Amino acid sequence: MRQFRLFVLITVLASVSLPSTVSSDAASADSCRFVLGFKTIHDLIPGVVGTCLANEHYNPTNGDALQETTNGLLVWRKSDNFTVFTDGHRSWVNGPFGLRMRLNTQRFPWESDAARFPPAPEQLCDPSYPTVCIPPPPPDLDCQDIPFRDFTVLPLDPHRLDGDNDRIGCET
Ligand SMILES: [Ca+2]
Ligand SMILES: [Ca+2]
Repeated sequence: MRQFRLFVLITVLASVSLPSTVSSDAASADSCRFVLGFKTIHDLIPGVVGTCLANEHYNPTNGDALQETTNGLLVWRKSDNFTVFTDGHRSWVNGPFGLRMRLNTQRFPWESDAARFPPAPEQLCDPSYPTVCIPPPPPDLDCQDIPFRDFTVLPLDPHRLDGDNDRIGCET
């Protein structure tokens, strides 16, 4: 009986096809971690990115770096040196103006393949929060209204997201 169950388990495991980009040195979830640009995005939107499922690894066909998470995929693009998280529908791109969100079917004008996609709509971002995009009030926003954590806050902080004035908003 035990042998039969083991056989079933092995059969089930063998039938789960891994994405071709997962290299053999990808770590298991309990030993993986976020580093460098992937850590930057994860720490800014931890609830959006989720936890890691593997360590960063390379796609040998285009040189991109990849890391699977519980909510999607982190990608460092060799083509334009930007780091992106996608949940399969939306993408958060850490570009020259901080972290910006768009649909996967759109591009920001500063992305290398922008000419081949419709442009992402213009977003109004308050200059008090330069590493992310938070629209100016009204309405007033609080930490529970936004996905961003531990982001830079400059005066005048119109949403009052940095109550202790240490220039870090919505601390984890
Ligand atoms: Ca507020
Ligand atoms: Ca603070």
